[in-house]
Amino acid sequence: MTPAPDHFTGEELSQLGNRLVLYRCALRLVETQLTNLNEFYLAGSDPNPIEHIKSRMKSAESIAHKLALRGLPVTAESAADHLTDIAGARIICCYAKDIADIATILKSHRDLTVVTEKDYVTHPKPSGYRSYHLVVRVTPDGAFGDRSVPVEIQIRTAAMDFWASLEHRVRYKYDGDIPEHLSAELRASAEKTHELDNRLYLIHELVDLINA
Ligand code: 0O2
Repeated sequence: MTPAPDHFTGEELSQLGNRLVLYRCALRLVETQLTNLNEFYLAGSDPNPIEHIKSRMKSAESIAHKLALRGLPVTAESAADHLTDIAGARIICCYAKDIADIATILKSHRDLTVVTEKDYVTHPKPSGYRSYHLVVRVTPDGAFGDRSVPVEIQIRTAAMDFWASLEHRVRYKYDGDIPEHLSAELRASAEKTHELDNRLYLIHELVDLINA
């Protein structure tokens, strides 16, 4: 039997291209809401909890890879049916405590309908990964009618982000199959990163108390 393709055929790639327009528009709306949130914090008298905001569209190659890895057909329809992180935004904040506050604000936003919420900050993944994931459905409206698409918003500290980028690179290099000694090292670093986040927050609180 011929194995299922692990890449998009020409026709499917063109179908995917058509579908991605809606995702790009939805992501732009989310970016605007996150920029507005940043503006709100900047205008206040307290320090801004947002370090920076990033966003990205998943490449066709990466979409195909994820579908193939899950044993799903590599088609535009399958991507739309099964993947919720084709469009993604990431908020990097200063302290772990800020994550829940930002998530609460986003969850109350009337333009963002929360579909799933995953708290890998208090419940890290076995890899050691920590981050807060919100999948929201967004309706770009206008010419698109009432069609909506998911956008994944990840909220994490700078330390968590640094760790995740490194782990992602290692995972990519070993094609997902990281040798045990490296996984153990990464898990240990994740714990150290968590400890660092806690210690930095403690210093921040102490300085606040001294200045009060
Ligand atoms: P890229 O290049 O970042 O887009 P699920 O397990 O599916 O129920 P989850 O974890 O929310 O729920 O979804 P998924 O699809 O496993 O992960 C979504 C994204 O979260 C990933 O996208 C990563 O960005 C990040 N992520 C999740 N787990 C880990 C991890 O163990 N290590 C790192 N470094 N990142 C993780 P992609 O598609 O992997 O990659």
